[in-house]
Amino acid sequence: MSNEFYDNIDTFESWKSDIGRILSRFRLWLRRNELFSETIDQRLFDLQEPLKSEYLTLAFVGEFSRGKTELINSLFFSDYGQRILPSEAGRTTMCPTELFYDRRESRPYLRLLPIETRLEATTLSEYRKMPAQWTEVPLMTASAQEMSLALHTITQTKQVTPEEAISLGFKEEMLEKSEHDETKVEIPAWRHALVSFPHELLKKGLCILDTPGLNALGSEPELTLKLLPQAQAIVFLLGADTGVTASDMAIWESYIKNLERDNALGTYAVLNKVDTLWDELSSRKKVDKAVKKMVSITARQLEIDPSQVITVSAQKALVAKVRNDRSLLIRSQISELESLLSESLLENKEEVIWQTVIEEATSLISDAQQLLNNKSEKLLEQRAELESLTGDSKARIAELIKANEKDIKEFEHRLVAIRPSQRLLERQTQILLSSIGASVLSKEVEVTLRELVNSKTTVGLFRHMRQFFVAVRTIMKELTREAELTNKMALSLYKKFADDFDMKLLEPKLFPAKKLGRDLEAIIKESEKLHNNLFTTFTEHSVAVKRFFSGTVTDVMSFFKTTRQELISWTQNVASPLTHQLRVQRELINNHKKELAELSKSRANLDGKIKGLNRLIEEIEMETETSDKFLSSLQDKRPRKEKSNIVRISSANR
Ligand SMILES: Nc1nc2c(ncn2[C@@H]2O[C@H](COP(=O)(O)OP(=O)(O)OP(=O)(O)O)[C@@H](O)[C@H]2O)c(=O)[nH]1
Ligand SMILES: [Mg+2]
Repeated sequence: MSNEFYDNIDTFESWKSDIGRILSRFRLWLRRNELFSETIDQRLFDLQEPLKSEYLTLAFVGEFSRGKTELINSLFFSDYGQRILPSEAGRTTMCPTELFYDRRESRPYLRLLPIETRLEATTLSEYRKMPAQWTEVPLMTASAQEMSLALHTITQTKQVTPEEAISLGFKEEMLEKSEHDETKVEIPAWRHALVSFPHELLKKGLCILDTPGLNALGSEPELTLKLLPQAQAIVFLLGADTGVTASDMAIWESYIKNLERDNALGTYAVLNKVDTLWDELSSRKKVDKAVKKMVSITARQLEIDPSQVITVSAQKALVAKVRNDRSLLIRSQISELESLLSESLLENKEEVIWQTVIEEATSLISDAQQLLNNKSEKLLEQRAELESLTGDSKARIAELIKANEKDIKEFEHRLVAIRPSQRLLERQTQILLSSIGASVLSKEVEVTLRELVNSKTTVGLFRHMRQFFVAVRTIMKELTREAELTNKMALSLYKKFADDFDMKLLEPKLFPAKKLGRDLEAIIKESEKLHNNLFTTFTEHSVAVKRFFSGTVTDVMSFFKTTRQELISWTQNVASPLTHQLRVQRELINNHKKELAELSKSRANLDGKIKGLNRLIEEIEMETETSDKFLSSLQDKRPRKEKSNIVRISSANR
């Protein structure tokens, strides 16, 4: 049976490879036109990266037994003819589970991170880079039975004392007594599961995040604060059999409703198990009325519009797909959900790619065109000079040679004149670099990390985190101030250059200090927002709080590291378009000098030389046309927008 995901992801894939192709052609074009440099090569390479490796993440969140896993089975794995992921009554999925295809290892696997790792301050993202810390279960993808058996490990639990459970971050009031041993409680055996297997959609870059209910959701801040906001779309699942319960509301209020709105994230409220309202003895009309009523109650409780509640029956959809039962499939309403999710997933991603890749590529192309244009203007000038050499023009040639000598002299003079401004900018970039030197953060980081290890109370942790943020913000403020000064100097150097050399000039690429400041603020805000939340949930000194903070410290450190790298590459390249221009211009005047010298000896070649210039000018015209085509074909790739706005909660409430 067809699946909207395939079509939409295919369209998305070819959209991406079209863009990749345009960029490759542009690269060749730059080479041909001698506009290629290592800097540009690096920028083009960086542009191609997001086109290649980005995952599209679709997350499923909700209280236990709402049918998250059943829905995933029916959306993506019905081809196996049976349930692949474990879905049963009661608590089933015990830990967050990511399904994707690991392109680097390109082999199927199931990796499980033991729950005890929660005692360490190491974050989940750090564990991802340490495969040895995970328990690996082989996956035989060819057999549905073997697959489903292996994946059943995700549901494993273990018996521990209540104290052990609490030290692992589980809340006391949520603990469930063990059936076998009165003194013990039952907790998940694993903290996180990674499932890599070569399913068609996963191979195309889809990543599905299945999560457990409130119990486990609330004890893993990295999941709620990092993985969820990074997804492209989130499905919040409710059950028509239970209605909106207190714990559904708790998840909605704490984790979904207020998810950062500017994350290009689509959130959907899905009312599953509508089949429980189907009644063989009632008319379809009556059933529809009951469903409608349920939808309106749900919407009222979530405080959203009824049009934003999508109804579905995951189980009937799975049955219908396995049995090829068309009318049941239609009744399950799965297709509507499929098209909605696949569109939203891609829309969000396309928008991000558009903003990061295409806008930057467009500016690279326009810059290159400007350089060519300057060259062409100089050539036109030289051609006009040669064309003025009619009749006996010995005197005219002498005049031109003189003018050319003057040109060369002036050129060298201007070079000297512009040097102080260049040096000023170089010095300022050094100051700017030292404002974010490798050592500026280290004292703060050391103190904070020491406190994270030693502090006896959560209050102490919070206090030190606050101090850490004050220090980090001060560094960023200093950096922004110096960066603004540096940008001003770069602008004035470019302006001086344009005035002195009388050339239309590109704008310098300014250092994006303000944007980086906002990025850092977002990291801090995300952490601060959770202070209150963590503060109320984790009263006494807790590993989860520690781990979360140490994650924040790592994030801030890696933010500064990348900012520093960006800054180094920026300072190395900010003046390179100017140096390139100077080189080209110098070549042009020196060439002209040679030509004039030859002409002064014999004018026999005048026509040939004019033709030569004409050829160069025509070539530039043609090349400019080609590059115009790059621009227009990139513009053609502008993503379609906001098709699925009606049911998208995050955009409707914006
Ligand atoms: N009637 C009916 N039952 C459903 C539907 N979807 C899921 N179920 C059943 O509900 C039970 C729970 O489904 P799961 O998919 O395990 O639920 P979950 O949300 O993943 O639960 P946890 O993994 O425990 O967080 C299973 O017995 C499913 O077969 C549905 O649309 N209709
Ligand atoms: Mg589940």
